Amino acid sequence: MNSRFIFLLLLVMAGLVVAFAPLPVQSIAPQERTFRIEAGQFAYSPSELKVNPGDTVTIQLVSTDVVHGLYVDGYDISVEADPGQTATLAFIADKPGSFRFRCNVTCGAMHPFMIGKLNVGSNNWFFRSIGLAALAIVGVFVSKRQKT
Ligand SMILES: [Cu+2]
Repeated sequence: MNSRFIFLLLLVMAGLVVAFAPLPVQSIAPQERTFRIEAGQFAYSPSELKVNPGDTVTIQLVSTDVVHGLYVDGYDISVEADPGQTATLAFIADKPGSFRFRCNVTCGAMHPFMIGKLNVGSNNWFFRSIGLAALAIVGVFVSKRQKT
């Protein structure tokens, strides 16, 4: 094995680490996020929320007709809003992933289909792709230098 081969092997390994290793720190500072969700038979508006891990999330649930609830899968938390009233649910989005939230108050025929989605993710891929690009540049630079 010559040194150049070993170097390229190390570079590939570094690339794999950058692409797949879990980040030791959160790439984005946690924020406070407030969402106002209108609940009516049989939908939420908006029905999809996107936050970053560590964010403090406040959901203001407003019912526009009958009593509706909002239960977040995975987080096991819920809130109930009376007709015309606003109920507040606050939590820290400390679990990354995609979670469904659903109405937990029987509100009519289509009640089981009253669902929404909470996405707790981050734009890690943005930072990882920068890391990979930097490694590629280093690789090209070094291999060119060794040829001359
Ligand atoms: Cu319901």
